Amino acid sequence: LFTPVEMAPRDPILGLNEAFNADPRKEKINLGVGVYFDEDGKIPLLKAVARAEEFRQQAMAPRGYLPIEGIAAYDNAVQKLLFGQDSDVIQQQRIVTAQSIGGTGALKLGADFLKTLDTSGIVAISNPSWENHRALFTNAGYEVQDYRYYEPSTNGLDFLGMLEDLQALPPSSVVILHACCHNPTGVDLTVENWHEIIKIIQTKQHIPFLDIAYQGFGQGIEEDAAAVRLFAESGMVFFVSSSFSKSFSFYGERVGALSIVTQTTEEAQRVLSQVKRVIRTNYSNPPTHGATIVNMVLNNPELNALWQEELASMRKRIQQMRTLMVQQLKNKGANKDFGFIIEQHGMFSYTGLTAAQVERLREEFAIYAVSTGRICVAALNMKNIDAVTDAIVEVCK
Ligand code: PLP
Ligand code: TYF
Repeated sequence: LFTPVEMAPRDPILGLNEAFNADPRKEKINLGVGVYFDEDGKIPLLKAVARAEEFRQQAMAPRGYLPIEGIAAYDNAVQKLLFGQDSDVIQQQRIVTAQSIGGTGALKLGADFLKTLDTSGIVAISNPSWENHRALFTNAGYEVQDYRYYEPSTNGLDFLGMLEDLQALPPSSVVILHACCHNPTGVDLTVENWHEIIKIIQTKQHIPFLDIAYQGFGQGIEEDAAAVRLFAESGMVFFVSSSFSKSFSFYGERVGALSIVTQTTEEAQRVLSQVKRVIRTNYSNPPTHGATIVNMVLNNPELNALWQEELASMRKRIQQMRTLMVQQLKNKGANKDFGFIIEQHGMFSYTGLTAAQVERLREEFAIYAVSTGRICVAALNMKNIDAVTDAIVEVCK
């Protein structure tokens, strides 16, 4: 049976983690995987989470099955976070939200449900994108194409290229869009850019699928949801996959949601019944713990305020690291202007470093980055940033 089974390729980013762990050098630095580390290089356990977990522990609650679409109060809280407290689409009951196994699970539920609908069969992802987008939609039976996004010569956006490519796709294609904090580049669209994207998507009758895995890491919780709200205002139907992995520092708990904006309440009910069928035939119903905690935090004013503070301090620390990195590179005489790093948003930066330079960082300096030149800015801290900027100056010579 297994004789013809070949080794599958490793995930390039998770594979890098394994190489890092196996590296015996003491001063090694991991800027590979997209995880937020605090000033001490640790993955934080948020205070808001710890308090909610204490309450949960004290309650000694039984662990029955959840409804197929998850905890209702959690699903409602997710909608408010994404679409805004006073959202019309929420009031009109046009959104369907289902708790999912992380943002990845939301993407897969959306992909499987969309596969039963009338689309071009093509999914377009940004070039570059989170590589799991390509893998996940390919496995779900779509043809995956790229649209232009990043322009290496400016370390910025190729907006005209993006518009042209969205225009050139067959009508009714699925378009995956990073709502904020683009992974891997850190290069985001402006509100004006979003307006133009929406126009093209609307004329071409494409199906937008917004992926928002870093809400609160860019400019703020509300600001980072701007794209979701603009799409809601446009009156279009669209999909949103969201995740609390980063914003709650909750990676292993696998808490996310799939939201689908429909045209009417009645349509929402039919869509929900089909999403539930996808869930039921995959894993029956979602796990209790993570979403219970997120729900407690979001729906308790005190814990919610504490969480927002903690999220803001993660966001600010990343921004400080961006500024400091650029300053240090300049002061140390880097042969290139890295100012663009300050303009980028979220955890990541496409630094413009070449694969050869990234290799030198790893071999000579035990600094791990993705071969595309992506670094996780959230892994920098006051203790390691000097070594990182010294090494970058050196490999750029
Ligand atoms: N989408 C993007 C763009 C991501 O970077 C990630 C990161 O892991 C995800 C989705 C998936 O998030 P999760 O870990 O919640 O599955
Ligand atoms: O891009 C990253 O580093 C994060 C973590 O298959 C990640 O999104 C990377 C690869 C993967 C799952 C998560």
